[in-house]
Amino acid sequence: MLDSRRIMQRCDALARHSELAGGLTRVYLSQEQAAANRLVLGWMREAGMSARLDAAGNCVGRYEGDRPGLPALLLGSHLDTVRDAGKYDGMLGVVAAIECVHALNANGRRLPFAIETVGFGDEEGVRFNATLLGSRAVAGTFKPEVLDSVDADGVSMREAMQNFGLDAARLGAAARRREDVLAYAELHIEQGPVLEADGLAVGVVTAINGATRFAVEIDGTAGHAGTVPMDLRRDAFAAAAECALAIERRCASVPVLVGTVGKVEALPGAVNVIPGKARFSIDIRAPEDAMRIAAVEHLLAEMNAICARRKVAMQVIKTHEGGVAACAPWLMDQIGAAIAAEGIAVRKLPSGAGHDGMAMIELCDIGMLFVRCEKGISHNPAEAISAADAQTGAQVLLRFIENFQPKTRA
Ligand code: HGY
Ligand code: MN
Ligand code: MN
Repeated sequence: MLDSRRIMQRCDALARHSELAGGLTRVYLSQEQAAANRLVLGWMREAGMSARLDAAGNCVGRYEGDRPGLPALLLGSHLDTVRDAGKYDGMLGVVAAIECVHALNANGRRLPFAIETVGFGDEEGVRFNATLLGSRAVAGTFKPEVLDSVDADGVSMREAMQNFGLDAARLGAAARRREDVLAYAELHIEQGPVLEADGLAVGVVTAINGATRFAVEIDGTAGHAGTVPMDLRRDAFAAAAECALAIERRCASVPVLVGTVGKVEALPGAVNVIPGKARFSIDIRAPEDAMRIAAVEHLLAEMNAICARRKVAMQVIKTHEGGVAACAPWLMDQIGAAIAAEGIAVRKLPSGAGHDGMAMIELCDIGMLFVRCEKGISHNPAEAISAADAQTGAQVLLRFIENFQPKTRA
């Protein structure tokens, strides 16, 4: 009853709602997201669910259990994307969850718990320099100060919510009560090479790596590119570049530690002007919090030394910090059992990528099912999966749902 063709077609349909001509970029509270939400809410209703937009702009579908009002197993992922993204990161998890409910409904199956499918509005944190905004609202951990964050056009999140038809003052209404939620389980592409290397279509996630993100601004002195001798310059971008290389060097020294400078600006941005200002992002991740924290401390000290030697000023703002989010063993066991029942070896692996589970873990236990993606490529338009793997992933998810045993509450 699961239709992988429909899963693939729906990921294609969502990919058409993009602000980027010829590619896929869909950010939080955008018109592209409104269009994607309309599609997803329609698919949720077609699958037999009641469907609504919550106070944070997340799509929420509900499929009642064998009697109304039961606590729910939450399934889902995010509908926003990075810039120039692939079309499966996030969207596959939302579409696959809806497909599973569609199959249950087609068979008239009602379970001893409700199911809710969620399409989170912002996981990537591209627009407002703050991440997991949709799932934080659902988990009740949204930080109100984020409402004053502004995007590249100077639009605050508060204004963007208003333009989207949402009232920032009501955002708290998106928060769910613990007693209404049994667990959160997410199907997501692996975004790495492990499953493909092992010849496996699916795997069980053990934990989501912790991450720390910074926004850095360096102020030097703008000057004439032709007249200022090299030893008299206070070149902000050259200082930023030396910091970036220090980050790369420190993270390359520990196999499982990763560091990225992904967003860079040199200002004023003219070929014949020495950059007086430089802005860049930092993203540091590790499977152990102590390892990440030590690397952050080391790098902040080294960056300060670089800037002091170059006589430039540096401002560092922490924009995100999340510790390792461990998947609950009881959910890992049930996801593993569903994989084994499909005749597939059970491979457990950590997630280097961040996911909504990092926020949802504040509300309930979390579990994740990974689906192989080609060459492990992601955050790239070349991101790809096979229809066969989409089918296998959905089959495992459906089996997990049908055999789901809620954890007995202490
Ligand atoms: O950054 C991440 O790992 C996720 O894609 N937001
Ligand atoms: Mn992503
Ligand atoms: Mn994702």
